[in-house]
Amino acid sequence: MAGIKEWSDYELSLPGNAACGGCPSTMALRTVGKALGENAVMIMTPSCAVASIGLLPKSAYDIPTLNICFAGAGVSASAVVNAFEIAHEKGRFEGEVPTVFNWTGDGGTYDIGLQSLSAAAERNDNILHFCYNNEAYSNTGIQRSGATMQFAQTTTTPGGKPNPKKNLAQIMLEHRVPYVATASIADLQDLYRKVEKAKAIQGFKYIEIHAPCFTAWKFAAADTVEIARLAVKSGAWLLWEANEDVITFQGATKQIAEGKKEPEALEEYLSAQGRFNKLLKSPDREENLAQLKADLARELALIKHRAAFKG
Ligand SMILES: Cc1ncc(C[n+]2csc(CCOP(=O)(O)OP(=O)(O)O)c2C)c(N)n1
Ligand SMILES: [Mg+2]
Repeated sequence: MAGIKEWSDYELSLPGNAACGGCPSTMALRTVGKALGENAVMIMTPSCAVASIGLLPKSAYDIPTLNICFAGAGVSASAVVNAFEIAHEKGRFEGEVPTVFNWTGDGGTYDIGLQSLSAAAERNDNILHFCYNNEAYSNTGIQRSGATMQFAQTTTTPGGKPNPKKNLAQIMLEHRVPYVATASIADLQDLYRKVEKAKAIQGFKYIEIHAPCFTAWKFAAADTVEIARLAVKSGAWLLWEANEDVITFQGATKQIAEGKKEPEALEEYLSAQGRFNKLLKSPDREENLAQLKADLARELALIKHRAAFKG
């Protein structure tokens, strides 16, 4: 695997784009571009990533980019890759078929885009779906999504989200696809390796990247990477990959999963963000924190069981 110094100079996300300075998902996209290279086609659904493109004829992305309707990432990427593969087969297209990938938010993956994503996964279409998970509909003013953590304040859950988040990576696993992984901007080297691996696999690949959004989560932009690290350290975000049913853990998650370390610093993680203010000041604080910890422990136990399962 290429060390960070050997990464290519290629920039998919060009300077002067309209993302917030230090945007974590743009950081992740930059890494993805370096791992995939120039021969790629990107499909996007409405999101901050789309809003960052800027106005034609100036575009922030260096590769062909399709901005499609919110519900359609799965089917659109399938159609594009099928067109390339058929044209290639019939000799109408020479050279290597590009990597066709979706770059969508949690809203476009967990909620509004789930149906067509599920269908593409079940067909095992040859696409790579990225979900950059900033745990909210950030672009439209920070509404809650299926990926928002319980108790987090958003504009549609001003008192804190009442219910736990959906475990979408596990749902994707149940589609029996060749590759599913979680990643984080806390470890771009790990993300790079996972993207390189996914690129070489035929069939449906899903990579979900935790991308703490300082605008939505209410913390200082300079703390973005530190917040992402705390998420992994505390077990609020797990790092794993499933390649043909073999599940492995990475980073602090590996130590936690192997029982070498306890999850730590959950309260530090939460109190560093304004979106948990009400939870931390609530008279039910201890009870709610205990519930949150139990829920995170449940997620860890589920993926550990799955890793041990031989079926
Ligand atoms: C069918 C449909 N519903 C709502 C919208 C409005 N909309 C545009 S972007 C967006 C938020 C997207 O959230 P997410 O996918 O998480 O990406 P993020 O904004 O966080 O980058 C919404 C609700 C839309 N464009 N189409
Ligand atoms: Mg989002």
